Amino acid sequence: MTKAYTIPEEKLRQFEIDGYCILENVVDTATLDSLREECAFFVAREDAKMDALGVDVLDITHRNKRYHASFCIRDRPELGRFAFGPIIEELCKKLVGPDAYLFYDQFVVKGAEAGMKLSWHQDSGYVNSVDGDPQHLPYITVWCPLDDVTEENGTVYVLPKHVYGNGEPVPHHFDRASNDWVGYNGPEKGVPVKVKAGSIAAFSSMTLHSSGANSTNRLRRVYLAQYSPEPVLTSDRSMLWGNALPFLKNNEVVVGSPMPDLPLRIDRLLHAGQKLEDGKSERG
Ligand SMILES: O=C(O)CCC(=O)C(=O)O
Ligand SMILES: [Fe+2]
Repeated sequence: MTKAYTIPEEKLRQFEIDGYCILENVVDTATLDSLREECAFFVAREDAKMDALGVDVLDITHRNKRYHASFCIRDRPELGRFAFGPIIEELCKKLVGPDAYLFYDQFVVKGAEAGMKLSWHQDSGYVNSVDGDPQHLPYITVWCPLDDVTEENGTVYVLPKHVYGNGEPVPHHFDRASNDWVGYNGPEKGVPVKVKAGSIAAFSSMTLHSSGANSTNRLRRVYLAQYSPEPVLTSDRSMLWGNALPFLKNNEVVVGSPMPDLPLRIDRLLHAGQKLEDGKSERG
């Protein structure tokens, strides 16, 4: 994927007004195929982690039902071909700003038939709820389905920011049954993102979204990557909350530059969603 890409003006306006925009059919098939291969590797990695611990639930991953395999680019820098590619360069320049860091990346897979829903949340809600600096600036999520997505297979639903949240952080509570952090429980259904594989939904970390169950007999796979205008820190500001891989500096691509010289919170934990000081008893 080497071609330059320009986001249409109306999509930028939609992002401004609604807190998200949808770009249809922007990722080429060769890239999609390689992301699907990576996805299988990371689902197996999650199963191996759960096997080693003798569990079927690890953070928000639930065996065969829902996988959230995170920080994949740390293990497979090859993912940078997409995560630091021309489409995302354009998205970051227009939606993040002249400086951008790859903050977080994950494969999200809904199992066939057993695929489990994900509660309404802001991505910033997870950061704020789990050791993150509540002053962090909004960042963007680039959500890229590797399969055609429908309401039947558990696509994502977005709540336009003027419907709820107003682009500001909202409180989240912990749901013990799913391990989800929940930022909305009201009557709004949101807008289902029904697009082909290789489309992109870009949303602000302050935009509420959820996803449905998968009742089809096939996996529903997504690769998502998040980009912040400055490194996102822990609440005590002593560590990087996730990754902070430099992507853009003053609108120039700086992939390969060193990360800020701070310890990584995720190096102190067994898995990404855990609290730093076993905070589980505080949850809920
Ligand atoms: O693909 C999905 O189901 C949504 C994933 C999501 O919103 C998240 O992991 O934060
Ligand atoms: Fe999310």
